Amino acid sequence: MNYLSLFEQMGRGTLDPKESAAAGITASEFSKFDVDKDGTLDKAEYWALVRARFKVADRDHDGTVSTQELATSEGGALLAVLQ
Ligand SMILES: [Ca+2]
Ligand SMILES: [Ca+2]
Repeated sequence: MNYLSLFEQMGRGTLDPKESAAAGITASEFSKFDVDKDGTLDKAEYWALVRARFKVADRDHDGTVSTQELATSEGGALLAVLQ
């Protein structure tokens, strides 16, 4: 799945669990970020998840994710929801 195809699906407004799994979102993450528990991730819920992964990947907390930070497993997890 690439960045564009994920957003084509988001054009519909939501991601269901199957689409989320394809984007590397685990079942426990899905239920954590599905705040309204409607069984889908809407754009706000999805971006909350992306921001959470960004924060974890930004190990030195400088507000950016460097090439070195992207090379970590946390960086890989961030890329997984953006590709
Ligand atoms: Ca939801
Ligand atoms: Ca950083």
